[in-house]
Amino acid sequence: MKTDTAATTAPTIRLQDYTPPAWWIDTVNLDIVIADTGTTVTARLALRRNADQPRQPLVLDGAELDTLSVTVDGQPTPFLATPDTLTVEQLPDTCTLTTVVRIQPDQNTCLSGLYRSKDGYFTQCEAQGFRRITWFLDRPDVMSVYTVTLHADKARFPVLLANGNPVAAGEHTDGTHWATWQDPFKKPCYLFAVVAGKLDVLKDTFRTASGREVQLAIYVEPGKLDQCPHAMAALKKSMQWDEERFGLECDLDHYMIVAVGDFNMGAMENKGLNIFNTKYVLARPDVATDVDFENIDRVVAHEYFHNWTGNRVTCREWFQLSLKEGLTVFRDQEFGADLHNRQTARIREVRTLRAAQFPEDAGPMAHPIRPESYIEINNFYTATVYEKGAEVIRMIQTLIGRDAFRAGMDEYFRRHDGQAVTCEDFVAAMAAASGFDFSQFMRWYKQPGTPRVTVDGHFDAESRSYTLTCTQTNPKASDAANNPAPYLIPLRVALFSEAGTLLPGSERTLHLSAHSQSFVFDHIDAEPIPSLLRDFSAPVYLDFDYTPDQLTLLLAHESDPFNAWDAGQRLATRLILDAAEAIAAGRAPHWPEAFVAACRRLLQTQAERGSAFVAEALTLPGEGTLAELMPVVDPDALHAARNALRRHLAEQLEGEFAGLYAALTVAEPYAPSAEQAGRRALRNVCLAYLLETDADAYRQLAATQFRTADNMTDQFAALAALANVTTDPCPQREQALADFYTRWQHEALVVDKWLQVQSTSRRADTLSTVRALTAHPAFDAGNPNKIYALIRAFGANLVRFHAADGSGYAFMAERVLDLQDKNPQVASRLARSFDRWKQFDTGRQAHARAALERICNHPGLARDVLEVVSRALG
Ligand code: B3K
Ligand code: ZN
Repeated sequence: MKTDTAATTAPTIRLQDYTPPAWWIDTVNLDIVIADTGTTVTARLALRRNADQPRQPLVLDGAELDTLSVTVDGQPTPFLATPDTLTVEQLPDTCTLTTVVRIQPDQNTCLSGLYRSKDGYFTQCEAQGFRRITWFLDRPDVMSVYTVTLHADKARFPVLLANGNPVAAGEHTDGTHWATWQDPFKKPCYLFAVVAGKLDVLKDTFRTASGREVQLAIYVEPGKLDQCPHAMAALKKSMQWDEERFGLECDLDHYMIVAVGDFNMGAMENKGLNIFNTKYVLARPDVATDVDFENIDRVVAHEYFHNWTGNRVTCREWFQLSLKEGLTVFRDQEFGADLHNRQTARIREVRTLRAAQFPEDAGPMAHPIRPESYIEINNFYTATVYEKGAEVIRMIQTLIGRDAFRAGMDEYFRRHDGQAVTCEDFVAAMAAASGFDFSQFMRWYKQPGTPRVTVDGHFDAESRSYTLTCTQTNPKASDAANNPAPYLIPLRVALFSEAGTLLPGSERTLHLSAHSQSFVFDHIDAEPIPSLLRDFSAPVYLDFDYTPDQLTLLLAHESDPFNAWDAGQRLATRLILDAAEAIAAGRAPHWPEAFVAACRRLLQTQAERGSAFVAEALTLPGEGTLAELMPVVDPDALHAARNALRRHLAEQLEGEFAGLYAALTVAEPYAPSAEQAGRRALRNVCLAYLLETDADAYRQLAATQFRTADNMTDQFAALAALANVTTDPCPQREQALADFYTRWQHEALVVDKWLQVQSTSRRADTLSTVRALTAHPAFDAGNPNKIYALIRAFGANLVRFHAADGSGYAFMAERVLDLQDKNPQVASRLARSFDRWKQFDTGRQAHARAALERICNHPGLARDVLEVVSRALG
């Protein structure tokens, strides 16, 4: 496949250059004929000059289109076509432009536009895939009403779908058939979708609060219908939840989800015709884990919620991406918390944020949640735009309260339904509904970087007062030196007594708005222990000089589960970082008894605190998150330190782990409920700790669990524990890996798990295993899920990817170069593995630089990858 090369077509696009379109396209009529020789697309566009803009020729976007004809109101017209533009100079103010193009979806390996996957044709148009289907104004502020007719061979492609409602269908005499769909809603072209294939369907209906009946359908490859009911239930629950929480009803007659195995990301919210990665649709207890079930709930909800936040109200241009993504992630997080377990949902959100977004915000790809420039927009579907974007929305709700937030949402739809708008428009609706002044808050949209809040506590016995002095710094603020730019940071706090009781009246949300600010608590009789940033009320690093005893007390007594968990993480972080330093200096690490005792108490209080919480609390911070806290990362010492602490806990608490492992058996039939999932999670945490003792008996226990488990959660947890065994030989490990593949080789998503469990292994031979797996029949170098499972997951394996000899870097460079012209989006995601290379020692840096330069110097490098590697090198 040919892609745009960086040198010729990689301009920087800037928010400040936005101008409204010179033309509107009111209606679009598409006729798409799918044939073996290629697909022919006839587009009839009803054009109308935008009278508010200076007169300009029509310049349409396109990519890899073979133009067969261009006519205006039925007459051939002069036009100028370049590879990516079609210009028509002389046009009446309203007219119909008809183009006929030929495209080659069978050769489309980048999975953007119309492409073939196995036995069907699918589309992905966000952000700029529609231009790969036909000439168009490919920008979200041009909204049109679509009528689409699809033609394809009837026997091979019996299902023909497009957005909206089916209005007519028929057969031709040559064995092909056709179907016409009409979407009554105006939409930007990124929400366009068609599907042609041989698919099974699960149907259902949903009656909305106002009594409309919506036809629901989930389409999957033949033979997978028994893996659809969970996604269908998730869809119905999402529809109901959005009515209850936000008063938002489904506006469609037909809501379809189509699952496809080759898909660059998770799913896509095309109007009425969502297209999903199979990973977020297919589930059955024996092939999907509890986490998979929960992710399906969240992703199905996310795409459904986009129907309002994204589709009814869309983005003016792509810089506003967080307008729909941050808000929709916040909505799916809230849905997930209501449906599953609010405590652990929040903990996991923050774990993800710290593991993915904080490093991004500290690295070469750092950008505000609303970026101000890009070379390739697909590079900005990031943890920052999505996850930090959701935190920003959550802060708005924290600042004005839940009721005002709901009123703000109502106001947003009242003002902007049917429009393409900006983040300012959203915040203005929130301001109007609440009376809150968001002018300083807007900095969260404009500045990159994770702010650091340092807090000091001072108790004054005489005045019986306690003062918290909070100081904020923003390491990435571009104007930090001369024009300090503090954020408005909502800081939820509470004070605790030495006995662990919450001081009445001490729960407050502080509004930190200056660089340094003091907050006084009165009627305090003794030095309290502050619990800061409860429920993670802002996406910041928070420093307070806690003693280990204070953290232990918060872990045991803080009623805010997030902060209880975070106290434990702080304790563990300090121990691991100190141990890494010791190990690097050739000293033995020191593990205080108090930490072991705190973990023992967690295990003993499992019944009261909940298994899910205890499982999270006993999971040490990840290596990537810890690495962010080291001035120069020593991945070997860090890895050794973290594992040594795990082993120490396993040895000290062996009896408790073994006891709980036995006690937590789930006797009832499998259900992906929060309660059962919590028990399984903790039981599997216990199992993984037991294997740290290196006793063969526990490897045997894992092997038995692997063999006898009736669900994928337990089977996979046993496999993962065994895959990490570094003692050789380990027959249980070999056996489990072999059996797992033999049993599941025909379930693509389970094969992904098998690949990933090997690429994320701590074993020293992981890179050679990964290399060997790239030639295994289980791997498919054209399938994004396989690439993510094997290659990208390896890039996140801190100790193995960052091997001192540079072998991990060289391997990744090879894979990026191998993929970059076939699928630049996925290649670019792989290239992000290098983001934090400057955090490492000079030896590793030299290897990383060589790998990056090798990528960067590749002739004709895709601009997606070029943007990432040149920022990394820059
Ligand atoms: N909006 C899509 C993402 C499209 C990514 C394009 N590179 C999925 C989502 O966020 O719901
Ligand atoms: Zn989204």
